[in-house]
Amino acid sequence: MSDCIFCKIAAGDLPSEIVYQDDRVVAFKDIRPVAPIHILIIPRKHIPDLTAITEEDAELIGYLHLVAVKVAQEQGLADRGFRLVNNCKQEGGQVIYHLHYHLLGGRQMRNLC
Ligand code: DGP
Repeated sequence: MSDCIFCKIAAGDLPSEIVYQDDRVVAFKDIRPVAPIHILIIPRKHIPDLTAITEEDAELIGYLHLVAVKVAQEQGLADRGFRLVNNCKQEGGQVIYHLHYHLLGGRQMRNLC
């Protein structure tokens, strides 16, 4: 989508600190980290939010989780543990309407909100 920030990051049209990318998924550092490691993992496909996924996206969403684990391993989080979060729509705290998961780690996680 032409006016989507995360589509632009995935396309390389906006700068970001990319830590992983392939033909389907991109992972880059969050601009406002809330943990020592805070990485956003997105599909290249523009999906506005989690409720917009279809059966067609099932494999992509599963693959995105595999990438999340791979990135967690590369960041040294696999043994320590980490949190993978999706904020969905307004009351879920979603601000950017391109599906993304927050990979958070490097400190003890406590509250959910
Ligand atoms: P959410 O509330 O789940 O929609 O989280 C959006 C996250 O995206 C938020 O933690 C800040 C991050 N973010 C917003 N704009 C940019 C940007 O231009 N670059 C990067 N790297 N992160 C961004």
